[in-house]
Amino acid sequence: MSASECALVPTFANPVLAGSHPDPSICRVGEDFYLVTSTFAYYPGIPVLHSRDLVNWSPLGHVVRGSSRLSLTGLDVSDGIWAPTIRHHEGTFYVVATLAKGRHGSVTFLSTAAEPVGPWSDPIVLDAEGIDPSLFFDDDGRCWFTACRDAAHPDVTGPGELWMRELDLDTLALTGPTHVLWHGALRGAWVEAPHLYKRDGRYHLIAAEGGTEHHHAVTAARADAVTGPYTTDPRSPLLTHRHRGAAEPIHNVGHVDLVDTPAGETWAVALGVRPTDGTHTLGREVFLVPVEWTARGPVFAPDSGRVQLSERLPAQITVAAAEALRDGRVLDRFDGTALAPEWYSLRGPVDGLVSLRSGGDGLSIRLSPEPLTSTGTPAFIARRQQHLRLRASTRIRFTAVAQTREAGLAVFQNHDRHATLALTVDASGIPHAVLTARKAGSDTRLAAVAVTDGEVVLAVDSDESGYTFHVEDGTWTTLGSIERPFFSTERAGGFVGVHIGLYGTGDAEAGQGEALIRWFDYAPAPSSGAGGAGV
Ligand code: 6LW
Repeated sequence: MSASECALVPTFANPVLAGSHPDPSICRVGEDFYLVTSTFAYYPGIPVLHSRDLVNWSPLGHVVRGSSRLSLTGLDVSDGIWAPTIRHHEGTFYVVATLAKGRHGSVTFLSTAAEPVGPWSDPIVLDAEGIDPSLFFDDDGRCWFTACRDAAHPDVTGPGELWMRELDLDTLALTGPTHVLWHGALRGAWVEAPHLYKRDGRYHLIAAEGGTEHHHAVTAARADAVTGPYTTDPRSPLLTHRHRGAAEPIHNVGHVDLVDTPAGETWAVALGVRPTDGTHTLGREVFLVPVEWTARGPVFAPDSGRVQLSERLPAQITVAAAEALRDGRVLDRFDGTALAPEWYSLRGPVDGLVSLRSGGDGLSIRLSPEPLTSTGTPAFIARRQQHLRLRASTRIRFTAVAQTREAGLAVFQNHDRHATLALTVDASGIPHAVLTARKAGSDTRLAAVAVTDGEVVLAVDSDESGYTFHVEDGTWTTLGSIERPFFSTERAGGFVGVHIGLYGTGDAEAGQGEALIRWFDYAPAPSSGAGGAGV
């Protein structure tokens, strides 16, 4: 193609879902696409997002809204709900996922719904071990459940194995024998994230290997019968950036799910990260990759062989303006009837602690003794950081009556690694804004400034180098900066990206002391993060 022809190809910007949205799974019903991602210990669990063009996604609701079977209390933020799969069959939506504890699968469950917006059924626990469950509906109406687990004979086969049982659609229980399908294509690597597809009478098992970090890769096997035997696709890995250098903007690519469009194309949603100088803070994001089916199986990104920041639009799709949630500023005045769907709490609902005030008069945060350093449910709501460059700010009124009480803004990686810009008082009872970095059980007080006892604005600017915190009570004061890698997944470990939010903690009983939040402004700065669709 000549340069002038290239210029006319309409494109969109990857990722299509920026910020912490790992392990994407996708299905289509008619003209509508639905996508789910992992939420770990964030609550509510498993967002369901909708799109008509695969590029712009809007949240519809959540699959998991509290269940004693799926308690998140006590879990590290990177445990919890992992790797859901969404499928639709004869008028019913199915989501299967795993509750992980200690980085291992603990409870595998299934929820169903007539509409993707819900209500979703209470989770039905499946008799399944391992992680990364998936469902495949065959042409004959039978449904097959696949997942990965530790291999029975790791010395012989490698560490992981993909296995299958039938799902009885009447009883919603696994039934019949277990079939061990495949141990992966890459020697010594753990195989996970299986999804099964049928094409021209053959069954294609697509998986991930190499772990979710630098060696992440998409591999495949195929069979003539659904239960196997499966033989490795010798082209594996079919998609990876493990061989790319430091200048590559997208790394850790893998964990794909495929969907066919009404125009007859196939696209994959894939997980990937965008590091800056070797570390990433936004978490694992969703990238859209074209797929071509050939006699040899699926070819990912047939033209380039890799996931690209700018990719051609799916056929017959014209994307108008990118939606606000994708790229834009979100100024939340908390004047609706419910919290906007981008807000999450940790490990459970915060109904008694964080509430919209009547008359559209902002948000109340009642102080809780549960600190952000706990593995419980603090008085805290947060949203994903989706843009590297941004300003997040809030207008807040809080009068602390003791040094042990505070409310403010938090930049949160996990319970052991976060920063707070808090309103509190000093030993003399004088109101102060205090910047604290918390790491591995110890707090470092970085700066403090006296503020007037009234409404103030707390703000954090994020960019490639770090997070810089400011307070405004008539005049702006900059308290200090924390280097960006402090919040990165590479330093923190785990599976989640940074969330930014509002919190209130105190030594008193829950509800003693209250912060009033007038607004929270999430404002991406120019040339940051995901761009809009363009031509
Ligand atoms: C997910 C699995 C994985 O279930 O991380 O490393 C888990 N790979 O596929 C959590 O995202």
